[in-house]
Amino acid sequence: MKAIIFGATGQDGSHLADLLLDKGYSVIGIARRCSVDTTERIRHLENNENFQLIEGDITDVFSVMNILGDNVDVDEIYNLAAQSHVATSFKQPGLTWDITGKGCLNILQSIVDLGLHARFYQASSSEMFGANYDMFGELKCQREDTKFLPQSPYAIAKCAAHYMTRLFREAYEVHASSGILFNHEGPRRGDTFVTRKITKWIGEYTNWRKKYSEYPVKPHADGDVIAIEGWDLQPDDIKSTFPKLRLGNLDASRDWGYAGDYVEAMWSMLQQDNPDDYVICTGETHTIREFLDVAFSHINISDWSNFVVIDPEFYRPAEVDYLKGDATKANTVLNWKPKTSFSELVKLMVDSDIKNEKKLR
Ligand code: NDP
Ligand code: GDR
Repeated sequence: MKAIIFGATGQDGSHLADLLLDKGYSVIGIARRCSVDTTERIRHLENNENFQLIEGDITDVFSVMNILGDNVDVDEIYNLAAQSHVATSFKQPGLTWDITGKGCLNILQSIVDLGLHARFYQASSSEMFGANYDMFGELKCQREDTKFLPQSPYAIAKCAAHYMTRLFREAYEVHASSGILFNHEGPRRGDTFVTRKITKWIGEYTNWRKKYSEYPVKPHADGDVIAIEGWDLQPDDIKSTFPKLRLGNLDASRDWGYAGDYVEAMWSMLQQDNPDDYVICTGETHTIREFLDVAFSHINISDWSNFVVIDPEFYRPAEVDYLKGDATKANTVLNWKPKTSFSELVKLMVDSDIKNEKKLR
């Protein structure tokens, strides 16, 4: 079996490449040209003879056409490429549209024009639900048929790609499925997303504390830094302060799972006889405050309030307050269930950042 992954250098692309290679696939990863190396997450695949990295950009339809035209025997195509940062999409809405929205069309139209029989996966998002949810008695959640009410340029671009995927499925009979994935994280997560931002900070703080463990610190409510007490009495070369963790809205709720579990669902969707849309989530929701509780208590800090500064710079023009999915359809049709609990996920990420692991999990 042969697969092409657009977005292979990203968090999910790297996990998916691992999964498919384990299953014996030959995998082609697509990476756009950058002035710096962006292949850290797939570096461990460098010498894998079943993995090939090809340069390409999904905003360039010629590039997509050429890649697919050179690989007409491909069995599965995964579109994970995106400008995936919601806050950035407010600052660069046009770019987000071109990559996250139109990029998907470039792939789908190429599949049809080239007459490919490959199955297609689109990385849809719980952000499409935005401000909306359904009530089933006491249960407040989002399902496949919950109405989309997107709250950002990113989410609107994802809705367009989602509808385009459905259209190509119905109009041209492409085996095209969308996974409506809720937030999923792990040590490979980009460090500007809130979970990794927190765990990376904890890793760096812990290592700073270890270095100067003989000196006491007492974080105060005021100020932007955590300071070693009596630092002025210590040798000059000591790094006597550490910047506090700066975050935005801590009250939003997210349904957070582990990325390694979620790529299994992507693969499973393309093994079904019929293409479809599936919500993939844990069914649990937690606020950013709760994430902080678990992450800080893992390094024995029970009250993190003096370690964190609320910085309006990280507020968004519009927020998604509540995400909690219901993956009943994926549970029953795909036989898919998440394996990693919320607290296991948080600890996995904190431990990895403390070790500053180069070997990615
Ligand atoms: P990342 O941001 O980690 O990865 C995105 C990938 O897209 C990177 O490989 C990036 O390349 C690539 N990319 C960006 N622009 C282009 C372009 N013009 N041409 C080709 N490739 C490009 O995202 P994740 O791995 O976290 O997510 C994977 C997909 O799933 C995304 O589409 C995301 O929107 C979606 N999603 C993610 C969720 C999550 O919680 N992680 C939840 C729901 C949906 P580069 O390395 O050069 O930046
Ligand atoms: P999200 O993830 O927007 O849900 O999109 P992110 O981690 O960026 O934000 C989650 C929540 O945390 C709040 N927040 C902060 N966010 C960031 N990035 N940085 C901060 O300092 C900060 N402080 C508070 C946010 O306001 C938000 O409420 C992710 C992406 O992976 C999308 O591509 C994907 O589609 C969705 O998950 C599902």
